[in-house]
Amino acid sequence: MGDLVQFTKSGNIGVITINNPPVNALSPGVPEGISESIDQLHKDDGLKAAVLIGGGSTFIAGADIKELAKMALGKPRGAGLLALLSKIEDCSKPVVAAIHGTALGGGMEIAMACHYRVAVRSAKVGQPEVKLGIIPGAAGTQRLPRLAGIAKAVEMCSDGNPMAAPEAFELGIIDKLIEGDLLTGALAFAHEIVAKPLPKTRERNNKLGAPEQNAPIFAAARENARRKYRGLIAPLAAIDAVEAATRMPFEVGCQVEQKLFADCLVSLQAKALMHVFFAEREVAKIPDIPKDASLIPIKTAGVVGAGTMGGGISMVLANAGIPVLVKEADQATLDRGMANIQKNYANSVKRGRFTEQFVEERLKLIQPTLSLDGFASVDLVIEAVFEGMALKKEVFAQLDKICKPGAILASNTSTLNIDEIASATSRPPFVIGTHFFSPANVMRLLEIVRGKATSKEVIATCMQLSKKLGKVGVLVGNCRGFVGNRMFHPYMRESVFLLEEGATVEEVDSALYDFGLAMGPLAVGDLAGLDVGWRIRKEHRHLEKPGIRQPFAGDRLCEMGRFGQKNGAGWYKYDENRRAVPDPEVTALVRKWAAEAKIPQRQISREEIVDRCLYALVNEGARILEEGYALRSGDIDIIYINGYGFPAHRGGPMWYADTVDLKNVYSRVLEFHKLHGELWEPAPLLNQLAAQGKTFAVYSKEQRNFQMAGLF
Ligand code: T1G
Ligand code: NAD
Repeated sequence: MGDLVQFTKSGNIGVITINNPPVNALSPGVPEGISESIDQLHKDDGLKAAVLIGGGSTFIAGADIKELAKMALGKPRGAGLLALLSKIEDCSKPVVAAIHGTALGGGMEIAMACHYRVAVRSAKVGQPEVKLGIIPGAAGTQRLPRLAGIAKAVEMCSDGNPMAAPEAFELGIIDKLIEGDLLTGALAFAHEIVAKPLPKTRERNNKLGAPEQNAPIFAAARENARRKYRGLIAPLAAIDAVEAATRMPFEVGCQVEQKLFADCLVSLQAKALMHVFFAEREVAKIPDIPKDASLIPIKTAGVVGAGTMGGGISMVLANAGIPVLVKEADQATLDRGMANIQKNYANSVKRGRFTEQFVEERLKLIQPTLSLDGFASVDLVIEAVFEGMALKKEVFAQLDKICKPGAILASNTSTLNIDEIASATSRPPFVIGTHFFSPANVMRLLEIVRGKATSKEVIATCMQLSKKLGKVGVLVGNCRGFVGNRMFHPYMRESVFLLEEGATVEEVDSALYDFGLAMGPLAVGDLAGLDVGWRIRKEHRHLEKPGIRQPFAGDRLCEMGRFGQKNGAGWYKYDENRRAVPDPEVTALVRKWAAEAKIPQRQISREEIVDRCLYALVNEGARILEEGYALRSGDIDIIYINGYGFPAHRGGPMWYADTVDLKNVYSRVLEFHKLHGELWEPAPLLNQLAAQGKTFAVYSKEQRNFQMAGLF
C-alpha cells in the first residue's frame, strides 16, 4: 500500500488514513492505497465498518494539480477516480468519511461516495475545480446535487468557493458535526450506523427537483456566470454538468461530466489557471532567503500620512488585528483621513462585507495622532506621505531618530528610489518598500521592494506579513516604477498612440475589455486621474530624449481641465453615478490634434489594438526579467493579475506571450519597431528566447542561481 495510505483497526472498525503531506492530494499511489484498504475491509470478517480520515492537518485537498497540469499538456489520463468511488459506494460495509481541514475537489468526491460524512465545525468542503479552469471530474457534479439540492450544487460547482461544515450539515452534505476529537467521534458514529442499511449517494434522487423548478435556477446561474466569470468556459460547463444530473440517470450524467471535464482540461484557460495556482505559491519562495528565516514579530504599527493610501493601509493593518497609530501633518487633514476610514468601513457594512461589531473593534485599533512620539515603540512604520524625495527623506530621518532599533521602516512610494530613501537613515537594512495598490484595503497586490541593503530578515517578515494582511506579496527590485508601473507605462502609452493614429476611445477600451481586462486602459486612466501622469510628465520633460514620439492627447485633455472621473470628464464623460458615457467631442478633438501633428489616420483592427498594448507590456516585462528586477515570469503574471485587472484565465502577460509563442511575439514586436521606431526596440531576452524556441516560464525555471538586480 506504500506509505501514502495506512490501514489500521480500532476494535471492529477499520481506519483508513491518508498521509500525503502537506494537503493529502490524490497523487499517484493514494487512490490505489484507498482501493486496497477497501479490499481489506471487505475481506476481514472481524470488521464491520471503516472510517476514512486524513493524517496531518486536513482531509483530502483533491487531485494532485501537478498531475492535472501534465494531463492538460497531453499526458494520457489514467483510469480516473470514478471506478474507485463506485468501489467505495458498493462496499458491503459502511465507510464513514471523517473530515477536518478541507475536503476539496476529488477529496469531496471521495467523501460523497462514502456512505456517511462527519466533520469538525472548522472543516470546509467544496468543488473548487472551476478556479483551475476545469470542472469536477469524479462525479462531483452528479453526487453533490443529490446531497445538497440543485441550487446549492450549481452555486458550489460554478463559483468554486468552499462551504463551512455547519452550513454543509444544514444542507445534508454532512451527516454529523463532531465536537472534540474527530477520529473518536467518527468511530463512535461508525458504531451507531453499522447495523443500518447503506445509503448510496448515487441512488438518492429526492433532491433533484422537477424541470420547471430547475429551469429558473439554471438560467440565473448561467446569467451570473457570464457576468461574474466573463470569458471563462469552466463555470458554464459545470452548470451544464449539474443540469445533466437532473435530466439523466447517474451513469449517463457521469459520461456528460467526463466529456465536459476533458474539454476543459485541454483548454488554454485550464493551463493558464493552473500556472496561476502554482505561480501564486511560488512568489513566496525567495532563492537566497531560507524558508525558516527568522522573522521580526509585528505586533504594532505606525502609518505616516492619512491620505488615500495611508487611510487604506491603516485599515488593512487593523483588519489583521494589528493596532496602528496614524500620523498626519495637521488636525483638519487628520480628521478628514479618519472620516474617510469611517466612511469606507460603513460602506463595507452596508455591502455585507463586515459586521458592525467587527468594524467597531477595528476602528478602536486605529489611533489618530499629530505627533511621532508614539512611534518609538512600534515594530513597523509604513510611510505614505506625498510623493517627493525631499519630504520622504525628511520623514525617514525623523523616524530613524524616534523608532526603536530593529523597527522596520517601509515606504509606500510608487516611483522613488528606496536606496536613496534608506540613505536618510542610520539603518538601511531595516528600510524596504511596501507598495500597496489603490484602494489599499481592496487590492490584493503588494509589491515588496528590496533595497540594496534590505536585510533578509526584513524581507522575510514583510513577505510573511503580506499573507497575514490577506495580500499576495511579490518581491521586486528597486527600479523606477518597480515592476507593475514600469510595465504599465508603455501599455498606457500605446493606448494613447492608437487613438492618435485613428482608433476611438471605445474601440481601444472594448478590444482590451473583450480580451479580458477588468477595464480598458483609457477608462483606467480616467479612474486614476489623467492629471497624475500629466504632472509627472511636465516635471520630467527635460529628461526626455529629443525625437522620441510622446503621447500628447491625454495632456491636452488635462490642459482643458478634463482630469477623468474626479471632475466628471476625461476620455469619457461621467454622469452623477460616475458611469462612463462616450464623448464624441473627444474623438473630434483627437482627430484635430492628430491632423495638426500630421499623424496619418487609419482604421485600426482590434487585433492590432490588443497586440500593441499587450506586447508593450510583454517587451518591458522581458527587460525587467532579464535585468533581474523580478525573480520569475510568474511573479510578473501574479502582479498583473492582482494589481492591474489582467484576466487570470490568460495566465498573466508573460504566460500569455508564452502561449502565443515568443517567436510570433518577437516578429510582431519587430514589425512595430520598424513602423514606430525606438520605443519598440525588442528586449534582448525576447529576441534570445524566440531564437531558442523557449518560453519565459522555462527561462525562469532554468535561472536557478538568479540574483536580483542592484544587490551585488
Ligand atoms: N495538488 C498539488 N499540490 C497542492 C494541492 C493540490 N491539489 N493543493 C495544495 N498543494 C500544494 C501547494 O502547491 C503548496 O505547495 C502546498 O500544497 C500548500 O498549499 C478529480 C479534477 C488545500 C486550501 O483546487 O485550495 O480534485 O508551495 O500554500 O494556504 O474533480 O492549497 O508548499 O510547494 O495553498 O494552507 C481541486 C487547491 C483539485 C485545492 C491549502 N483541489 N488547494 O491552502 O496552503 S482538482 C483544489 C487549495 C480535482 C477532481 C479534480 C489550498 C488548500 P508548496 P497552500 P494553504
Ligand atoms: P495623498 O495626497 O492622498 O496623501 C498624502 C498624505 O500625507 C496627505 O494627507 C498629507 O497631509 C500627508 N502628509 C504629508 N506630509 C506629512 C508628514 N510630514 N507627516 C504626516 N503626514 C503627512 O497621497 P496618496 O495617494 O495617499 O499617496 C501616498 C503615497 O503612496 C505616495 O508616495 C504615492 O506615490 C503612493 N501611492 C499612491 C497610490 C495611489 O493610487 N494614490 C498608489 C500606490 C502608491
